Amino acid sequence: MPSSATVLAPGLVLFQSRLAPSVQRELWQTCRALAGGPVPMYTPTVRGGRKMSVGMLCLGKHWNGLTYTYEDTRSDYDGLAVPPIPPALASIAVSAAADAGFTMQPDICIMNFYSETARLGVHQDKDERPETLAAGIPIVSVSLGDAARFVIGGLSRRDPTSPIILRSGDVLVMGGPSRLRFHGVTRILPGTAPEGMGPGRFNLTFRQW
Ligand code: MD6
Ligand code: FE
Repeated sequence: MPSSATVLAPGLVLFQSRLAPSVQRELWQTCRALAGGPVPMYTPTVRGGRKMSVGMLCLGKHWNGLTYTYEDTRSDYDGLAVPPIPPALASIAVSAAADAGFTMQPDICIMNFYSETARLGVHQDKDERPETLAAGIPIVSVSLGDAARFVIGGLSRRDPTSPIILRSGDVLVMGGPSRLRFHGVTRILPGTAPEGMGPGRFNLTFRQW
């Protein structure tokens, strides 16, 4: 494993500053272009009727916030077909997963955009196939722009959480026995984006269905 890898717990590996600044800026522009493209980023309304505070754009497959299932068209929003994952993006996830000791074939990428006031409630990612979850195939998360305070707990919602700061260029791998840990984003740290990015934060999570 590269020396910049920190094993936070079995299966939970943080690669700080894994992406070079030029790569981060390029990815930031890719995210902006996708967000404003023909299948635009939108604000999901979830089960229960509440709107999320993050903007979302799913690639590969669409996460339906009303049914908590994946689909090929955005049936809960505008019915548009989901854009593919650009191969250059998927390879970032495959390589980070490999360096953390995992094999994965990402077929879903969820792009979230956080303004300075956006949050993501504590959740478990368990809408992928039962086989994927049982095998501990990881989710790989890429952070760009402003830093975020990310909290990571255990397998029960009641378990205590620990904060970590996710900065631009960091890649977090969550797999194996950590695949179903509860986690969330409690705040964005305004003004922390490196030159050429921000304001705000993009987070890309790569998943295998
Ligand atoms: C975020 N990330 O960092 C939200 N999920 O904005 C996640 O919800 C997440 O970072 C699964 C695995 C890694 C993650
Ligand atoms: Fe998550």
